[in-house]
Amino acid sequence: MVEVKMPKNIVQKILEEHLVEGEYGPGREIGIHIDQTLTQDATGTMAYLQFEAMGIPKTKAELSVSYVDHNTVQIGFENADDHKYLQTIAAKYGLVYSRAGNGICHQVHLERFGKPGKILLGSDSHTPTGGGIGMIAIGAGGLDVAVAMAGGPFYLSTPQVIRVNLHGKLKPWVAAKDVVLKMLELFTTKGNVGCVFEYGGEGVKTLSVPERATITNMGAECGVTTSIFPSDEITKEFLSSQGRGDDWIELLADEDAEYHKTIDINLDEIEPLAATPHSPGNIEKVSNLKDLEVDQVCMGSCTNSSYKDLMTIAHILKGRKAHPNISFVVAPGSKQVLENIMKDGGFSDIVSAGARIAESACGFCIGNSQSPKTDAVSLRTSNRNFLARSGTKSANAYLVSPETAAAAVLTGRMTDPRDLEGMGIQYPDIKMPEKFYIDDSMFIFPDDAQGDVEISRGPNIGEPPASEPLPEKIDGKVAIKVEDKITTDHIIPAGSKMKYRSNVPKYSEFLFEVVDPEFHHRAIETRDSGKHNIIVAGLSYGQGSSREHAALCPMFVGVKAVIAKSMERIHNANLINFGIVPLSFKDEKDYDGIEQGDELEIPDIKKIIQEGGSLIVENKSKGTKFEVDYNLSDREKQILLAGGTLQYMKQQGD
Ligand code: MIC
Ligand code: SF4
Repeated sequence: MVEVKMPKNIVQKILEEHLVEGEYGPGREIGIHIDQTLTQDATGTMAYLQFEAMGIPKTKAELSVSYVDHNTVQIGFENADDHKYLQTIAAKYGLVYSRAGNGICHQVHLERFGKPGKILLGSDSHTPTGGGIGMIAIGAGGLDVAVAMAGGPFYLSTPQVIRVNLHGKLKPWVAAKDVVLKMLELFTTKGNVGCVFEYGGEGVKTLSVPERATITNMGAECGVTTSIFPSDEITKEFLSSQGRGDDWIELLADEDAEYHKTIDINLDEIEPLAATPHSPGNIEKVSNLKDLEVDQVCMGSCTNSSYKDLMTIAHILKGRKAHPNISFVVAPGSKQVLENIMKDGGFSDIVSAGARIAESACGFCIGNSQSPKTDAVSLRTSNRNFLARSGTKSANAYLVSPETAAAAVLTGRMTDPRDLEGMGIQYPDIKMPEKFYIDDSMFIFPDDAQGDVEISRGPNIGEPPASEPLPEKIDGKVAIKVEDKITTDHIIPAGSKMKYRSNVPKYSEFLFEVVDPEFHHRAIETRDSGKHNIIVAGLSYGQGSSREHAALCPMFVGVKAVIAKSMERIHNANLINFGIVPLSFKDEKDYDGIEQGDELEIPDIKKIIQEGGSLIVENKSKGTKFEVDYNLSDREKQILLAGGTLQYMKQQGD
């Protein structure tokens, strides 16, 4: 008998090879083996505190890297305490430690560790950057990453794979950033949960790996599980330039592979684009924003801080000066990028144009430095422009390509970079180096670690609070009612507050600060009166970051359920991990009949989650009832009944 081989797309090939539980099929929950994990310091401390609680002697992943890139400002002892904790954890549990100064996790991982065909799980929502090198790279909460390090599978529903066919070639002055902004225009920031973008078509070979990584990085803003490019000759060249040619394998979709949907994008039709305040999904042509006066330009972040990005701006700025009204900051994505642009002369062009050079770290992107002035217009090459994320609530942040950012540095206003030719500036067609200058000395590899390591715990490192098993009924109050597209930056801000990540009671004081500063006080009062808190939300609740503190801190203040019109993937998983029940309105109109402060009861919730049946919410303040959906796998039900993943794992071990 002749065996008929079903043609497969790239996503299916990799996922099936890593399948350890369930059956591959759209919508079905599968458990996959994780090859590599990454954490960054802002999510890492909590992830490792949870990993310690699991009692596993060494990471079971092929490679686990602990990066320090978010909290590097070090005002006060807190950041430095966290760094030391992470360094000692890495030595004890067999992780690679990437010291502060080595660069942003996603950029560094792409350079030094990403491998086509592998699966990477990272406690940061921009982990899909790794898709640029042909790997499945997924963002998750820290606890899920800790579970993967303990050898457990990662669970997700089999994705719906959307094929994005790229045709042609980008015109001069149009960049990879504009491609992903185009994707955001087409797909928006909501409604893409459970999908993956798989890129293909002849246009793919016109894009270098860092350009591909810019595109997969910001797929996160569409809410897809991840995005991936094939692994081809361009990938091979990139890996060779990193001295890692042996890590290359070819990985292409089979001809006739099936997709949930296919879309076509002509690269030559794309124009310079910008995401306008306050969402990465508000897309406008740069030419329509012409002449908007700009106060600040920030170059960097895990989206656009590669060698090519910075050499591009260096060429544009060479021999020219920043406009006097512009505060111009450049944060190279990694020490490797910094050293290579220094060697190739780009660094001095950038400095002499008037850039303020920031550390190779997240910095301005997360609002813990370089906050703009009141009411500022800030042009950023990063990926998120949520309200107040820059650290200045009244500022308006626009997300643009490095080319568009550099044009504004020179003119002081939003400028279509194509107009630079009229100023006598030639398009800089930067080629990738054949060999990068490489120095791995800012990594501490586990083999270098000495003997029995004592974990360093400063006063900023607190135990994660324990959650309670699911009660018979939820009897509570609507602690807050929020609109559509509430991001994790709204739920719990980062920026200057991020240094309290290892101190949950303190960090919780800033819950919903941007939306309603009274929230914390109100929630604590309800919790201490013995009632539950309930959050009511609109569409796409929990967009953005992977920070599990957006679930952990609500749990700490007594939130037991979130009822939303719809919810984003990582946040949904984080709520379950911390024993908070994610519910959705059966009829979205019921959202309108609820007010903050209403007393809600969900009778028999425990029994219904255990045995099935309709879940009815009684609004005791309004005398109404409405039905909610709970879309939970059997595993998720068990976790919720136990009160969260750690409790569930303990029960399994008993
Ligand atoms: C972000 O870009 O919002 C962050 C800060 O990198 C987060 C992680 C965090 O909150 O620690 C993310 O994207 O997951
Ligand atoms: Fe860091 Fe910004 Fe990237 Fe988040 S989006 S990892 S804060 S550079």
